[in-house]
Amino acid sequence: MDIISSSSDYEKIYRASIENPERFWDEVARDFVWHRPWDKVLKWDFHKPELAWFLGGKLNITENILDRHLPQRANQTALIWEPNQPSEAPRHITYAELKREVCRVGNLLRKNGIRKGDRVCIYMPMVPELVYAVLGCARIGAVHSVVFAGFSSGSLIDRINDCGCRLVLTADGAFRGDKKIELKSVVDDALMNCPTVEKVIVLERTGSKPAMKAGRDSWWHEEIWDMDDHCEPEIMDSEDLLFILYTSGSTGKPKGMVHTCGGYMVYTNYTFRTVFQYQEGQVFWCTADVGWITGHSYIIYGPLSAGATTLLFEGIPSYPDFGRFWQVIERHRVNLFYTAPTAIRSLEQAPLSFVERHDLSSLKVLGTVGEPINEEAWHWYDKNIGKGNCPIVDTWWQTETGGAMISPIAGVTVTKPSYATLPLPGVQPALMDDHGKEIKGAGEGRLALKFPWPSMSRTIYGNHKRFRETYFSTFPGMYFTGDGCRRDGEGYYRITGRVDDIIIVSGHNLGTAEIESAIDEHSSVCESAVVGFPHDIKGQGVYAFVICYNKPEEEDKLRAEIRDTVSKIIGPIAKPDKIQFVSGLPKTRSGKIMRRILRKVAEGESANLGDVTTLLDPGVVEEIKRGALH
Ligand code: 7RM
Repeated sequence: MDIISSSSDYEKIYRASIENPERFWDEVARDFVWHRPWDKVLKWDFHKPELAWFLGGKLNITENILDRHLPQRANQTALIWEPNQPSEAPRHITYAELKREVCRVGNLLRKNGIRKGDRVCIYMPMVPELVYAVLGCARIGAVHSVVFAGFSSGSLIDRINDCGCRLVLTADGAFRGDKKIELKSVVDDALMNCPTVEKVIVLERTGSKPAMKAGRDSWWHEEIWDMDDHCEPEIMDSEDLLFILYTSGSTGKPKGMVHTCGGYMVYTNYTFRTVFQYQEGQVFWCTADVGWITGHSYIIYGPLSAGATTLLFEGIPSYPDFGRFWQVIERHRVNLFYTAPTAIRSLEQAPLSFVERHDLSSLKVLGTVGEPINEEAWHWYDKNIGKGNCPIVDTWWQTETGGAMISPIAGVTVTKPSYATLPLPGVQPALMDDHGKEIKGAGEGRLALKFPWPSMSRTIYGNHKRFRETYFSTFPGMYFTGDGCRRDGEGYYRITGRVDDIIIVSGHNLGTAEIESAIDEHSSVCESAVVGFPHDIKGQGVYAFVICYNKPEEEDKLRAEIRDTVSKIIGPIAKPDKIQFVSGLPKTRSGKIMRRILRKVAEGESANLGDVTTLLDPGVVEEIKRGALH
């Protein structure tokens, strides 16, 4: 099916996709290689909930990524790998090479007894072999569960045991900036508590020479070298599991979101081509880690199924200096660049000379994902990176949705800073008020989705009840996103933040996101995070952690000004009771503030903060603890 390429196309196609979603997705799905066509496009019931797309269809997603592209693209670069150390040479892997490597991993897994439906845990650095591992699983119908290589052994234990992985693919270590991280020893610690794991295959990356357990562990290079280049793809049902990816929930236990083969393939491919307006031959770079859904969908599955060249970056934005992203864009002539607001804000604080010394003229489209982008960062990105010439796509979506849901279409949708703008074809948002009634027209409420789309999660692995309760019970008959959202008079959507981050001060519901954006209006403030803390009189008080552009000279004067600003914008009720100035916030690598940690600090319980290993910079936690106000 032709991709939308003008705003009149968008209106026409969006309307058609809503009037008859089945016909719309039926047509999109025809562009792929299927071993058997589907009998029925969609079966759904949001009350049970039950969800299935392309019922009866048979396929293998790697044939759609590899085999079908080989006649035209055998020698085209599929994967560009940019290593952590700029001194190490980048690697270019063609589609023909990628197919060979994926097949070899598929054969290696089969040789180790892995069969269709078995779960394989992948705990690896951002190296090409990680991509081979993911697609090698898909080739033979094994279910991959990628665990971000920054997680601790405790997190790894939970994730391995929850889905009963039989095999772990890992590496001796990982390079991250100027640090070397031991991965294998984390795996060793975890496996003392993981009875289902029989085999561990270890890639050599850092040369750290970890201990190898006889009978269980083997080296990747020793196992792979004599594997055959050909690996018969396992023929999968549309609804067979493709992968499980864990995401944190409001209770401690992570949720294993389940994605299936057919719908996920169709949706990630379609949204990649539509949102970024991908053109033949372009180089696409998504800076996320493959350990997150963004990396699954928009480093691997979307771009590669579209025959694009996708860039995999092992490093971090600040190493060896704050110009690294811009240097990589110049070096590989990146056309489409997709990153997170948190990365933009941190790079914005570095001198502009880090940007100016690089040629960014290859860029055509910029994207953001992961959290709301503030207007200021949006304008900085537009002016200094896009040079006013690149549309910015602010893509709203979730691990659960599999692909972008509300997003501009590059160059087609008129953008508005801090707005994710309009729903993509097939997406039917609804704004819900506090009484569970749908808001029509402009307004603000909680964001739900009224109709299924092909890549929505089918369940939480092993816990369908939790799936129903988390997503389908708040607004019966709808999927509840957990996000707050505003819709303006033109029908544009602006995501305002998680609604589970609500604090109640003297009986007033206050969204932490709302208070934060008021604080951020003060000209000295760069960023802030707000949490509640127990307050004798008000029930909950407002505790604000604030980063300033420059270290404040007169802290109390600035505190008074910030309170005044909030008072003016929201009202005196929202004035922070406590303001702690900090140099950074505890954030995950995907840019989400770990409010759990801030809440504990605000409650005076900083001794027991739980796992902080998933943070971008665990060091800020110590600083925050030291400066806590009581
Ligand atoms: C893709 C991803 C999902 C949550 C989601 C939102 C927030 C993501 C945006 C955004 C405002 C955006 N998956 N979020 N994208 N908020 N604008 N463009 O991040 O499962 O890790 O997180 O992230 O709160 O519910 S995720």
